[in-house]
Amino acid sequence: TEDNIFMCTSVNTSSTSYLPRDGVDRGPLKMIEFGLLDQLKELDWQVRFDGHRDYTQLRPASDPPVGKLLNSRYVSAVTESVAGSVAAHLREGSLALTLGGDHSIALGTVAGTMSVHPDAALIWIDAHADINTPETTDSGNIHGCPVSFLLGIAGQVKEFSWVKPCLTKDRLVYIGLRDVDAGEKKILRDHGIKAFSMHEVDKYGIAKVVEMAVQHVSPNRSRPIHLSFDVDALDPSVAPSTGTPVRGGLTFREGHYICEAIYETGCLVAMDLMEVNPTLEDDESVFQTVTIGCSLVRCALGETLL
Ligand code: HAR
Ligand code: MN
Ligand code: MN
Ligand code: MN
Repeated sequence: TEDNIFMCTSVNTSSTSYLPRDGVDRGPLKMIEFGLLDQLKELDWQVRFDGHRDYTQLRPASDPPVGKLLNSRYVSAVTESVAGSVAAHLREGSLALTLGGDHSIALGTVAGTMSVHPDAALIWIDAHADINTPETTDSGNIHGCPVSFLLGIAGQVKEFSWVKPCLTKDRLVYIGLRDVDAGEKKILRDHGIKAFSMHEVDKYGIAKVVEMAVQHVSPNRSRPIHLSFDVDALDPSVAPSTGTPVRGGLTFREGHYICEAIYETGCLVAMDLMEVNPTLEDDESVFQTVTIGCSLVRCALGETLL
């Protein structure tokens, strides 16, 4: 086929002073070592791997908090660079696959997608809404904030002046939520943002939820889709090696079903697979998480059961 795929892998941009979170930058390499590139070639993708991106040279010597936000200069520099890479590859007609790494990177991947496909839809699979603003965040971790920046509801933060509001609430949908801060719940309500929490997954079943989610953001497949998949959307029993696991998540099959159904829309232009952290938990847990990360990507890129 002529299908191209671009892959880039990214560093941990979250709080470096927060040791348990370090190591999430090694998730992408683990997925590559596991054989993801060859697996995708077997699905007839022409894979161009950009190599592991080492952004450490972008880290400023000093990066004091900006309000509550941690590492903002570093995260801004990395995400701006990621946005440029994703946009360049989409312009060539490739699908952009980004392995992470911290979910703050999606600020870059989604901005990159929107610069090429300004009408694209964003499907965010996560236990968390990642829609805190610089005012509402308790942790100061930017991985809890990317969506507010993309929507343009974050207010002015000088360090992120490169980010232009590029997403509208009608093109955003969530699946898998179960750990949403009070301030985030208010934002979701006030803006009328469509979200399918685990309650809705239980109530309607995953097939109906995905159908409703896709129909909401890309009615009759009218818009290209960016899929941002945080591996912590899955239940910790199937994906334990991640920084902020939350009980009561998607089953193995529910996670894969989402990816298969989005592939079937034919609208996918970009995918992120984020928050695999091979330094957390034991070897067996890491293997389980890396394996499932790879199989989610394969399903979103066309692997079928039959
Ligand atoms: N809501 C919390 C915060 O803003 C937790 C962030 C969630 N962590 C993630 N993102 N892995 O999905 O700090
Ligand atoms: Mn993170
Ligand atoms: Mn996330
Ligand atoms: Mn999460």
